[in-house]
Amino acid sequence: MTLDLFADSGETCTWREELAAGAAVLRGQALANDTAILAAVREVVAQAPFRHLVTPGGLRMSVAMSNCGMRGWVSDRHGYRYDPIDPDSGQPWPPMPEVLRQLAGEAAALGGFQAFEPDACLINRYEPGTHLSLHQDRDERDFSQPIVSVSLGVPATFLFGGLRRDDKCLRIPLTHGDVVVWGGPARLRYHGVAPLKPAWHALLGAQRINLTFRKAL
Ligand code: MD3
Ligand code: FE
Repeated sequence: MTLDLFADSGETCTWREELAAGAAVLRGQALANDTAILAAVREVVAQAPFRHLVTPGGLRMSVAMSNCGMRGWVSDRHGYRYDPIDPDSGQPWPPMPEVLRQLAGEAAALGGFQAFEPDACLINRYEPGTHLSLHQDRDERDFSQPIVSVSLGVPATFLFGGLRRDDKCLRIPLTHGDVVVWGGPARLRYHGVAPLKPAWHALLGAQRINLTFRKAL
C-alpha cells in the first residue's frame, strides 16, 4: 500500500488496496480528472444514448448501457458479443476519448499491466435500485488482458466472488473516482453489483456510472 497525498501526475496513485491476487483498487485515481472524464462520457452518450439491453433469455437489463471505442459489448436474443456497430444507430460506436484511453492505460500500469490498449469501453448507468447479477466476463478473446473499471457518482457495493458461482462474495464499497484493475488470477472471478441505494452526488445526482475498459480482440 502506498500513500502519496501530493501526487500531481497520473504516474502515482493516492491509495492502493490489493483486494486479491490480480485485483488492485486505486482509490481516487480518477478524481483529479473527473470533470473531463464526465464531459467525455456525456459526449459519447450524446451520440450513442444509454439503452437497456435484453439478455439471451429475454430479460431487460436494469443497468442502462452504451459503449465507445472500436468494439462495444451488446446483448440481444442471439447472445452476447463485441460489435463494431451500435445496433441502435447502425453506425460505429463513438471513438474512445483520449482522456479515457489515458486513464485506463495509466491505471493498468499501476495495477501491474504495461501497454494495455483497450479497444472497448462499456459505459454502465445505475439508477436507484438497479443491480448487476453475479457473472463472469468471458466474452473477450484473451484472458491474459486485464479489465479496468472506473466508478463515478453515487457509491455502490461491488460483489467480488470466486471462480465458482457459489463461492462466497466479498462486499467492496466503490465510490466516485475509484479505479480497479482486474487481471491475472482475478480475471475470471464472478462479480456483480448490489442494488444501488438512493444517494446524491454533486456531479451525477442519484446515478452511478461505471466504465469498463477491455481488450475484446
Ligand atoms: C472482476 N460491471 O460491465 S466493474 C461489467 O460496476 C461489470 O458496472 C460492474 O461487471 C459495474 O461486466 C463491475 C468491475 C469488474 C469488471 C470486470 C471484472 C470486476 C471484475 C472481471 C473479473 C473480475
Ligand atoms: Fe462484469
